[in-house]
Amino acid sequence: MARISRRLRGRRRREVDPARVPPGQYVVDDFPVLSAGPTPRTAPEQWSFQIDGAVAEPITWTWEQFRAMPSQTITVDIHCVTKWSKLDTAWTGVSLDALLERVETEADHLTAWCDGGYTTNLALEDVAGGKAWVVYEFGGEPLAAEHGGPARLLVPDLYLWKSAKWVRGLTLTPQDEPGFWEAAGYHNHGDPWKEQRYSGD
Ligand SMILES: Nc1nc2c(c(=O)[nH]1)N[C@H]1C(S)=C(S)[C@@H](COP(=O)(O)O)O[C@H]1N2
Ligand SMILES: [Mo]
Repeated sequence: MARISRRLRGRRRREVDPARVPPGQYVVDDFPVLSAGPTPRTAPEQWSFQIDGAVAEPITWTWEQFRAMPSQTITVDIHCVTKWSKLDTAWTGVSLDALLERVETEADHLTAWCDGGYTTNLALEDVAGGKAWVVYEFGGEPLAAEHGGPARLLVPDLYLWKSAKWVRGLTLTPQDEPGFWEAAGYHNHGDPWKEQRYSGD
């Protein structure tokens, strides 16, 4: 008897604290894949990461150099504008603080760019101070290609379209320049707690 009810209970989704779920979102256990195009498959030997644009000197890391950067493992909740949220996702990667520390800039904005051509724009203040990472592991495993492997941006405080998959670089820009979805009518900022889904929200 006890065994049966325990098994049933195990199937049910664990209780979630509603205070952790932004307005209009529901919690999922699976990990949906949302990509605007085909999945690029860049081998680590072909992969590099670059910071350029309005910087005194651009910098490039090879995969090996990037993996030698100090890494962090963080557990965060992620929120997609299509209304699913996933709680307690664990990622490993390099903080944008550690990366941006290596360039000199007076710019306030950046555009993340990717294999496949996707872009998204971010204000420096939204990625500085332990708010963003370039991650290459999910749940302790190498990041799957569908989810952005070899490496993707992770900006958990903003809707997930800002977390660019297959990211290859950051271009610092003096002006804020809308990225792929931002130019197509998504909100420029994308704070899930303010339901900044579409421009005008
Ligand atoms: N390069 C790239 N990054 C991307 C996208 C994309 O189409 N291309 N989709 C974005 C959107 S809209 C979402 S919701 C998340 C989805 O990430 P997932 O497929 O790992 O769930 O990736 C974001 N990053
Ligand atoms: Mo999305």
